[in-house]
Amino acid sequence: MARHLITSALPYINGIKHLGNMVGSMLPADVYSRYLRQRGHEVLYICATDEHGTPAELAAKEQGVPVDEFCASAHDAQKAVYDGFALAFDYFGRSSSPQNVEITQHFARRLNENGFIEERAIRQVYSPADGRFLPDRYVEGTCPHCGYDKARGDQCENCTRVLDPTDLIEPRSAISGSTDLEVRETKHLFLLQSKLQHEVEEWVARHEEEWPQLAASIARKWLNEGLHDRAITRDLDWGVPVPADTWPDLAAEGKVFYVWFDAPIEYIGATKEWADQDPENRDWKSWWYDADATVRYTEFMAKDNVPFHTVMFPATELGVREPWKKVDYVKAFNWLTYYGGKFSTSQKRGVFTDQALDILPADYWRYFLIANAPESDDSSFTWEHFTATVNKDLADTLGNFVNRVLSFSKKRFGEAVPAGGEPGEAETRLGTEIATLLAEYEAQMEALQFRKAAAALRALWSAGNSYLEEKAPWLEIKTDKDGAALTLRTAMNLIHLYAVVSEPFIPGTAAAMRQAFSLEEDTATWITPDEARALTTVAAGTPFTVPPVLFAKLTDDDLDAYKERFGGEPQPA
Ligand code: B3M
Ligand code: ZN
Repeated sequence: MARHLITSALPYINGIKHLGNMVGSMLPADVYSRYLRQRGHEVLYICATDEHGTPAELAAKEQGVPVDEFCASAHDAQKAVYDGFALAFDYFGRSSSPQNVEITQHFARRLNENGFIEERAIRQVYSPADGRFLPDRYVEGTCPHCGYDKARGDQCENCTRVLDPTDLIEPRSAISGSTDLEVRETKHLFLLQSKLQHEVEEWVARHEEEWPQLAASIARKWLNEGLHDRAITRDLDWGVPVPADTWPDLAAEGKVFYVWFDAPIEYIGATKEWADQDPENRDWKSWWYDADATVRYTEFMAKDNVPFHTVMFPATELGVREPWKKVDYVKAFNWLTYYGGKFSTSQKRGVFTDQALDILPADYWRYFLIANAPESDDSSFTWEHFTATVNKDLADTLGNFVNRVLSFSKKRFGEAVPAGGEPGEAETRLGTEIATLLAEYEAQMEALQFRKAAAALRALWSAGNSYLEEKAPWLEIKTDKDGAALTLRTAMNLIHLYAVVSEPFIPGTAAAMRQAFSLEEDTATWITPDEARALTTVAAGTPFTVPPVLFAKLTDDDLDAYKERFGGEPQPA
């Protein structure tokens, strides 16, 4: 048994996430965590809201509330949605926690002692009216390339060109609108990543072979372009303060660390938040410090986050010169598109996670999203595909099987699993097939190949349907009551097997299926291929109940209503 540390990229605090965010980080991490727990491993699944930076400050301003209040309520709103999706985090923290402040400052001090941080003077826009330096996004003006008059200091939304605030024509403060802006010299901390290039390269070389191609190729690309020194502080009110003991001048000016400096450290910070809630029983350091031999660390993220996790955060960790745990395996995802176009938070296109739960329970989404995860390529969400998948895989293949078997058995044999005769040739064949498919499912899960794992799970469900069609107990019962009882008992054992092994994908439904049987304990403890082969985990005589319909069939009217509400037209990519 191993100790598995699992993290998914920290969702940014401003706004509820869409389905594309969900499938590229938190959901697969949850599926994998659930699977490993069922296999008896010790698992710690950590996530948190990423709360610092300009977007949080601006969103709070827009709502007219202090930024700490904004973050507290936005955190709770996100957490409620993740609970709705049945994401079983061991802890869902906040990057603004005191624990993260402490560890981030510690990292910065150590990097400084080791010669990897330098103070450098840079020229930056200052607004006397606002009494502060303005970070890129706080400066607006006319784009020098296309003439768009609401271009931001980091980028023009109209022509997408990357800008520097000093490029803008007639620049003004996004806070006060003041045009009385000056360029002043100010000091910032720079992380000397160039000095760490060689070490990071060596570290990546030792790991990339094991990583999926997507993660390895992105890491390589960044290393080949060379690691640049980068500013890790900003002039913001909201963030981890630069520690005054080490940099009294910068601290006095109110500088804080750049959000991407403290965000990955929050993986550690959130683990400490978790431990601080029950310090007698939880040891955060054993997961993170000197843990190379005992902990396997897997990270989940979308591809745009890969450089930060494969190159920059490892560089930080290496430069600290303490044995902090570094990632072993990086599971990266491509994009989920909405009808071939982008999901867009700002343009409100696509399906948001809270809306999804308004429409249907979590398991419908969990199954569909993982079965179509953008693993080797982008994949497209369409309502047509979604409703067809729900109807075929969930309602027909799984749900209908469960209901048909249990209702029929109840009608003919009462409310306990019937005994029937000894297994025959069909049962032996079925057992072999189930054992093979289950082994395939396990192998794909171990390999973090989620689409293939979903396909194996679906094949397991289908095997039950084929067996039932072949044996046709509703005919069999007319001539061979014992034979029909055997068929039903075998099918009920399949249901119980499905209830256990479907748990990572559809935990709510899986629990309902397990609870259909009055077993001594409701346990999701794994059933191995060898145990599954015999199809005898539920004994004859076990009482059962018929659960309500597990998955509702979606109608053409439903499909039309979804498309009407969310727009179902192809979008240019
Ligand atoms: N919050 C990126 C994002 O929201 C960022 C991930 C941080 S992981 C340490 O897309
Ligand atoms: Zn422009």
